[in-house]
Amino acid sequence: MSHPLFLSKMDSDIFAPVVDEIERGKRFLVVSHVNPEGDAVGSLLGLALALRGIGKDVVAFLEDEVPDVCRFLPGSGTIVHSLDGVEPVDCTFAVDCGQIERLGEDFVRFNGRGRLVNLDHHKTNDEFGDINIVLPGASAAGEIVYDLLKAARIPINADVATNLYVAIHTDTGSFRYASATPEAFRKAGELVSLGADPWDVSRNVYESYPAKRFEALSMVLSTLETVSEGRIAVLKVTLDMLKKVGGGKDIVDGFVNYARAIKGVEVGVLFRECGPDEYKVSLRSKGNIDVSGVAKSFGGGGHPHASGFNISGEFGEVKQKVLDALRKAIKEGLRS
Ligand SMILES: [Mn+2]
Repeated sequence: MSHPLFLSKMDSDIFAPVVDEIERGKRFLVVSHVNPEGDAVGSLLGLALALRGIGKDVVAFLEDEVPDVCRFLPGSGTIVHSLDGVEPVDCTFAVDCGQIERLGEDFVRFNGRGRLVNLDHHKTNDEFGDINIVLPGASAAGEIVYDLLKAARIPINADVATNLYVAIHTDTGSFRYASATPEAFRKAGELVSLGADPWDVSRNVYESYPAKRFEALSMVLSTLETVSEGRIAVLKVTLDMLKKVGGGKDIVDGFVNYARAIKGVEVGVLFRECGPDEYKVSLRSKGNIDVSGVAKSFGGGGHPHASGFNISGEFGEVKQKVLDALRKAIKEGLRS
């Protein structure tokens, strides 16, 4: 199978040790982070299906369920959520994950991981692998998987292409974010020529929401408040709201973007209650404001414009702490 674009020597060199692992190994494990989204699922399945395509034995593992909008992805039915009884593998690929703990308890406990290859684009990645390919310039882990497959001369069929296209499409916010580089567009274009269907993807990812998502949205939007002269917009999701609409936590995925979408707002923040005095905080920023440092200071991580963390405490105090940190980040960002 020929590959559409010439890969520069430098790119292939980066992947040479990983290509070695693929050539040497028979059994592989591919894993990604808890609370998986499009890039986690797409890059995981893209790699798993491609390796299966060249006759490798591949276990695809996610600790958490595949989100509804990713269930249409080819191969998603083959993902396992437990490693109990799984035979040791020669090599494990972790994709789209900055910290080993984020791969889930089951993986951290698993004794048979073999050589661990870390393929990621989070600048907060702590290089936990035996081999680490961390490229913060990549829009999505899916881009890195794509380059790896080309470096290894592994065929990319329509199913693999669809997964990698979704990875890039979702992580660039449908090619709206600064991460939507010429490279991201170029790779997405190649993936379309290899069989990814943009309308089919859009219909499944963005136009197949359950009605209860919109019931939840109307409740969550009613909590909207702006602070710091309109520079920060805050939304809150309570367990009560989720209970009322009868939805899981992924029913509110992406709602934080509505907070950021307001004119004049530099940072959108969403507090999601996940237990008594327990909150998952999502941060989204615009322009020069980098919220990944704020997330890291609270023990989380992510990207400059999209990051998050968990925090415990009484809501008023938690909110105050987070807003103080964000005001600082905004001040620094507006100065730079
Ligand atoms: Mn990603």
